[in-house]
Amino acid sequence: MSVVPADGQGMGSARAEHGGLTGSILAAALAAAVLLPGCSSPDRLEANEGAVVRVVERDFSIRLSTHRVRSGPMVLRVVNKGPVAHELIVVRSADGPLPLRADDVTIDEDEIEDITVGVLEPGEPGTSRDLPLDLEPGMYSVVCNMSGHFMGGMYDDLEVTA
Ligand SMILES: [Cu+2]
Repeated sequence: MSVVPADGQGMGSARAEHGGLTGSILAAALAAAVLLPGCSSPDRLEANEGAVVRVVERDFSIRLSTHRVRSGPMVLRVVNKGPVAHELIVVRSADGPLPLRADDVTIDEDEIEDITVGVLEPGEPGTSRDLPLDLEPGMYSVVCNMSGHFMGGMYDDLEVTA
């Protein structure tokens, strides 16, 4: 059997093929580079940038408009329907119940500092405030920790999916 590149033409032809193949790979890579931002990232960003979770606070409850949202940037739009001020704390859920202070009615915020992902200081009744977040997949708790409010029922859950 003869070795393939026995003549000059064979070599030339092999080079040509090689060049053609490289060209194809480049074209494919370029196409992918063009397609990826148009197909993948912006869709994901759009989906999340448009993701507004409405949160209604009352004495004493917190209700989210949805309990499931995709990971990434999002906004919690927090409306306080009063009649007193309420804060909002977003905590990545721990395994057990949130740790309480010695008073047994407020969450120990020092203990949950590592898993706190967002905070809105107390807002007056009738106000609407936005809390921008960028959440990873997981389970989150949304609470108001003003004296007695959490125990009074001011909490809700949010699941963030991949
Ligand atoms: Cu409250």
